[in-house]
Amino acid sequence: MKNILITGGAGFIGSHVVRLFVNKYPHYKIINLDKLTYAGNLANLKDIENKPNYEFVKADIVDEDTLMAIFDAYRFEGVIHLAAESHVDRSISNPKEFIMTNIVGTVNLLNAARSIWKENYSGKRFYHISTDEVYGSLGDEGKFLETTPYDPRSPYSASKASSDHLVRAYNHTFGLPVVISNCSNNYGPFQFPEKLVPLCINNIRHNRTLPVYGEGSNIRDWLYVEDHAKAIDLIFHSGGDGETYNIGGNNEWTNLNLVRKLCEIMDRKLGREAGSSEKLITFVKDRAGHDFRYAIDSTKLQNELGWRPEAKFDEGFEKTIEWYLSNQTWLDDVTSGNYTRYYDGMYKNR
Ligand code: NAD
Ligand code: TDX
Repeated sequence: MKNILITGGAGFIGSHVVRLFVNKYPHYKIINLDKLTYAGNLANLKDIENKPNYEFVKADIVDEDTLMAIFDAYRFEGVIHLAAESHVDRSISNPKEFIMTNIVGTVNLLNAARSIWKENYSGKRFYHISTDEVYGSLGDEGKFLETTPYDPRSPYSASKASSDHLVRAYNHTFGLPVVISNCSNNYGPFQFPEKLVPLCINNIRHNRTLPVYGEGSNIRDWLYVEDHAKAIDLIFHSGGDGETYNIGGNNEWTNLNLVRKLCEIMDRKLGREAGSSEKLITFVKDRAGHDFRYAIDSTKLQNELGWRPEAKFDEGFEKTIEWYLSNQTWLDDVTSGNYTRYYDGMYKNR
């Protein structure tokens, strides 16, 4: 059995990647390494936690010695690195955490991989998962290509850009076999309700206001999370050494229109009068340095590796809302902090 490390597997996207790999590749042993920050939740993986080819290891990628010991013990042949501090607003209030996890943590992983592979790189791969935000902000026209110069503008995107540069530098300088992908905004089940879509679903449920930053005119390109996970599978197995692939949904929405669509679906599903959720929309102070528009050109991934987003937006979005409404205990637990208290107790003496 090949040991494959997935970092950040208890988070939103990571849990979908872990589930896909555990179910699809019984000959891989998937080791999910996660610190279980506020965003990491093992309840996201309940359905696969007892599979024989899955193991969870609680660790912090900033802790270099522990990481080295884990790499020594498991001798991973592949690394898929998703662990990160991922919320832009938190990076504005506390940038340092982002520097530590996203930059120092990534360097620690690169060093650990180098140290066990010892330049015997055959069959090895270090896959770094990144974001479209590293390219900066677009005006009304154009899309991000793999060749678009980096122009990160928030502490989050600057930390991700920095980690991307380091991953490429380890490929160029040390020959480490790496691949990188940069993806647009994901939506789907298990996303922590600080991000726009689950936050609004949760607030509508409780009849709370829906905070739309500025005028709601900023634009994001939305992709169903399972389509991202499938792209990661494809790139991990078939991507070229040292290559970068953009992943996107070709599906742009202004924040206001997206929230309005959400309101319309929620009214229908909750049996409320049409238009009642929309009344909860409240325009609030804009995010500092708020990027205007992201849009991804994923032609390279489509032409070279044959990837296509499978989920139609209407269906994926409706399915996502349905999931949150059918899993209200999950939402209640993560918003009440029950699960962090539970893990604090569970791992106190380890
Ligand atoms: P998330 O915040 O939901 O999950 C992050 C996970 O990383 C959590 O399980 C957390 O416990 C873990 N983690 C954080 N710090 C850690 C540390 N120091 N050591 C070990 N584990 C740690 O994030 P997400 O939205 O699932 O994003 C996953 C990755 O995909 C990130 O690298 C992010 O930059 C990237 N990405 C996200 C999106 C998106 O729309 N969410 C889009 C493009 C790229
Ligand atoms: O309450 C809100 N009101 C609002 O108007 C929140 C939380 C967000 N917004 C706006 C800001 C953005 O323009 O909605 C848009 C989406 O915001 P987020 O869900 O915070 O995502 P974003 O900042 O676009 O970043 C996301 O996509 C790229 C992920 O969080 C990143 O991890 C990923 O790299």
